[in-house]
Amino acid sequence: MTVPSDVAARIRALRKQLNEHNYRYYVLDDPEIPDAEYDRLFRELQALEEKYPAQVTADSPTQRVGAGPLKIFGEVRHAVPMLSLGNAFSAEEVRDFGRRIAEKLGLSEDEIDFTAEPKLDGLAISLLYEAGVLVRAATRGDGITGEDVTQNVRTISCVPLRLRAEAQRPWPRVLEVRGEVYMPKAGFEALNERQRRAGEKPFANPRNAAAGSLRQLDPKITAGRPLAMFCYGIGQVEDGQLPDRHSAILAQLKDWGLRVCPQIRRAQGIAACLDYYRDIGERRSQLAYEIDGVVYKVDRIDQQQALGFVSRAPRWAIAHKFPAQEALTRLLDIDIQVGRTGAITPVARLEPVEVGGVTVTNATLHNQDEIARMDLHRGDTVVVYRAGDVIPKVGGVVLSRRPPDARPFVMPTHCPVCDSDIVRLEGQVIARCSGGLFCPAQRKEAIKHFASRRAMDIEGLGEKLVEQLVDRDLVHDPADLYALSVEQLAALERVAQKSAENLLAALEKSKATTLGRFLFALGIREVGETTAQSLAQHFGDLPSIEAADLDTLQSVPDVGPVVANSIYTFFRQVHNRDVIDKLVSAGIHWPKIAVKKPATLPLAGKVIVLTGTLQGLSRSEAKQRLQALGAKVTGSVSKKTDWVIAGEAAGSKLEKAQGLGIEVLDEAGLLNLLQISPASI
Ligand code: I6G
Repeated sequence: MTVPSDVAARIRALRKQLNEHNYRYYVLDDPEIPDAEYDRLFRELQALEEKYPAQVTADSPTQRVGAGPLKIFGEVRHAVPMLSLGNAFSAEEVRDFGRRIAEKLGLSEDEIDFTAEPKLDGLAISLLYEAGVLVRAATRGDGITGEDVTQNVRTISCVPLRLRAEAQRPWPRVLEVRGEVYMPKAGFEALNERQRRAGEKPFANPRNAAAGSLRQLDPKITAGRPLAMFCYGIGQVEDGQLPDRHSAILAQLKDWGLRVCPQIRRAQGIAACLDYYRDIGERRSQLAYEIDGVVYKVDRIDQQQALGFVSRAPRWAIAHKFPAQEALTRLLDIDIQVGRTGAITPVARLEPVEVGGVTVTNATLHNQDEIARMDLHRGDTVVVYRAGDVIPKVGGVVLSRRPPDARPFVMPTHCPVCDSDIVRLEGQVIARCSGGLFCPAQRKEAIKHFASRRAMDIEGLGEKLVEQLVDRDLVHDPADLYALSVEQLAALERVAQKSAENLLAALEKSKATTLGRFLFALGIREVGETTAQSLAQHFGDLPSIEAADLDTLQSVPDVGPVVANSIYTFFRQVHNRDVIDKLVSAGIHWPKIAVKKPATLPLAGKVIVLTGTLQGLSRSEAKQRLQALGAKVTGSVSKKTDWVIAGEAAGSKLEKAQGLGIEVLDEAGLLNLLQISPASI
């Protein structure tokens, strides 16, 4: 089919626009248009390419997943070997590195300019661009030959398929760029959750997840994995000029559309390098990706050339590693925890051990399959690790240290708390106690959840008290809380007359709530705070939610078939309806909600992050009021955030917002926003 010239021009214009928007989004962290507009342009290009297939080019933004599965990866010989880096494990070793360099260059150590950059915990990749088009991507392999992973790397959205023609300088005809492909922490957690739900083996850490994702023979699988890349250097270069400093080369790569880590700094002398190491070490847990150290490089290329190489590493660079976040300890026992919804979680009890400065005694083992996968026995020596600053995990077992009396773990068939059957439905990974609210463990968790700050906010009703109330048969369901007397409370352990009176007052106060909080407090499976809020906003009253059928429930934002089914089933259980009736009879009430169509709400479509301490209202109150006006209130700052509301002592989120150029409002600004609120809210 011949292509009308205006169509060909439109296709070219769309590609140019999409590439430029990708650059602004991934490289500059400064998107210009909303995601929906990007999607619209993308779909327009897709439709034109479908109609005129001869117009499709390999570097079109639509062609990230073009190829079918491979049988094996081809081999790639690197034109310039991909070397490794020497390591330093202490400040002293870094100072030695500085002294060696200074001596070779005949300079004093504090005269030397370095760059300091985070060392990402991912895998090294080479990207080859010819005439500005990505023609090949390869792993490091043994440094001389690697594997051809072009089809997979093409699926990583932040890797440009074509370099920017709008850049200040033209690119060399042949340009090989090197960097690290990694999986951001949030993507890793989400991927592992997906793996667990699907009954598949989770990845031990983001590095393994990134490597495993990139080594898939089917690029469609890689395309579904949250991978990203930062570029940190160059390899082969033909027919073109590059700047004479490493820091300027990185700036140049950025201008050509390649993503470079924004944490890179210049540092004069080794002392400044060590300052950087301390600073980034403190901020490590707040970074969106795992790093395992810092890399220092001599900045001037002529000095790099004068220094040369030792064995297979440059003499002008070194990786300063963070202390290990891993340790070995003994698995003393495996306990069973019963959650609010009956989920059975095995928990490792460990001989206390220090990991990255924190003493670890417990670690979740997630489920039975995890234990089987690692073949854990009580008495085993296990590897305990902390990824970033998150909860410690058991990473594996040292089989060679297994004592003869080590005992394998057998999942109990009955709940250790109520003796009901433990059931594991076909295709599900999680086993559950079938006791429901008959099980004291589930009852305790349900009541703790009901009383929690974000639910009914019953001040003073802590864990220990709930346990006593359930153990003494004073409370079977949340409604029983409202029938307690001062005498009953004062008779409990560690409850004085005054605290009993305070608790009754807190129970009384909790009766005035909101429908969203009340729904959340009921502990309906799959219904978190946000869904509860959406339900309240959508239906406006409880009887409409109770009566809603599955289709009606699914018309609520964020409610899919699984959540709808859970809500529907909950309200069809007579005992749940009885508890709700008892709660309402006890005096729990909430203000009426005027149901508005989301698009007519004044803050519809706005994404807001709250941080720091507010004086006039609590954060959760502010959140609810913003949500009631149609805003989406999220926990982390990203390019999609419209406003960050910063109270007192706001920390990293405020910094991130400032870094991304997001508008920051103070408490007065928040109140201003809320003023648009109708008086009924
Ligand atoms: O493996 C590496 C990680 C990070 C590197 C590296 C790096 O710079 C931030 N730089 C070089 C020069 C090499 N490996 C060889």
